Amino acid sequence: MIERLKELRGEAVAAFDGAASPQELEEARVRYLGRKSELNQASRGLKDLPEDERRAVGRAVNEIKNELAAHLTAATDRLEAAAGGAASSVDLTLPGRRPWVGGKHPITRTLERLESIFAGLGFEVATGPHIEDDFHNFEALNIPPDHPARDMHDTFYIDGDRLLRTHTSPVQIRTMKSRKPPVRIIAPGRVYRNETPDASHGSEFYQLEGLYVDRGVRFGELMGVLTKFLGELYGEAIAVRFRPGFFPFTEPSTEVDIECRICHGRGCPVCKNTGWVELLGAGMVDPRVFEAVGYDPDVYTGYAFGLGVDRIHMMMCGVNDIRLYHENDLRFLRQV
Ligand code: 2U9
Repeated sequence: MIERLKELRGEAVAAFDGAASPQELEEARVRYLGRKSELNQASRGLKDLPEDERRAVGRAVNEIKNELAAHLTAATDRLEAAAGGAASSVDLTLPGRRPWVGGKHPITRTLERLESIFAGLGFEVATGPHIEDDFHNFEALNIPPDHPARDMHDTFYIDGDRLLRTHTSPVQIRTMKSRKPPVRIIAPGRVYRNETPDASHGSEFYQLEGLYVDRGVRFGELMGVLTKFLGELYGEAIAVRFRPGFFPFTEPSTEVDIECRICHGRGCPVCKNTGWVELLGAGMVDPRVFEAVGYDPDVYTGYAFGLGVDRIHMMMCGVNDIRLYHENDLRFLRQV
């Protein structure tokens, strides 16, 4: 029995080592290692052998199987290498897979564009903390203690006095407290509101606010600067409309609209058939705000404005859900 196994081993090694093609090798594998091979049958017949013979034959069968498996692997490698390696199964004529190159978030790009336009108009960028106190976020901005914005349900409070800023206006308050006029700044950044999110409201979004304070600053200058800004953003031909509005921190106040870029004023769902889309709020800084920061309202006047950065990008690209900007889904981010 052992003799026959040794003979088989010799034949199989010769067949594996000498196989000249994958087909020949496969035939040899089936003959010497397959289910119906003599080696396999010897394995299965072990149980009928007497005890001492079983042990010797079993050991020989295992050794030979291991040895043949090694020769089979070596023969497979040898034949693959001869055929040009495993790479030979790669179709070199297929177009390549383009690696993804990272890019800036659409809000970052929008912020950079807005900052660059305002830099050209003489504004510098100011920043401040996201965790604010009641004075800088509300009181100094002439928002009275019974105003609904101060409700626990409208603002994220950290404790009685500390909260997540609901607008970037506290940045302008801090800047005015630390400097004398003239002050010409924009305050871009993330703000927080305790909203139930829907397509047009998120609990976090981005604002850009602007402030210019000096002697003799007038409403006409506000209109001129914002018209120029909107012309840079949307093209000089864009129609701009100023409507009366109300904000606690400005008086008088205005809402600023542009003609609807979808229907050019004819009326469509985006502009709710008005032909106009609201983009900014603005006004002359309320004298009480100047008093809160220690500026003399009889000497200085100023204008301020604010816009939603997410909203500007939504308008530009026809995005209909503000939540998409904060979900980090690359399928969305790659499109806009
Ligand atoms: C100071 C004084 C005045 C900033 C202003 C608005 C009007 C305004 C909204 C636009 C869309 C907020 O993002 S939004 O929801 N903002 O309408 N913001 S005037 O006025 C200031 C700011 C700071 C010291």
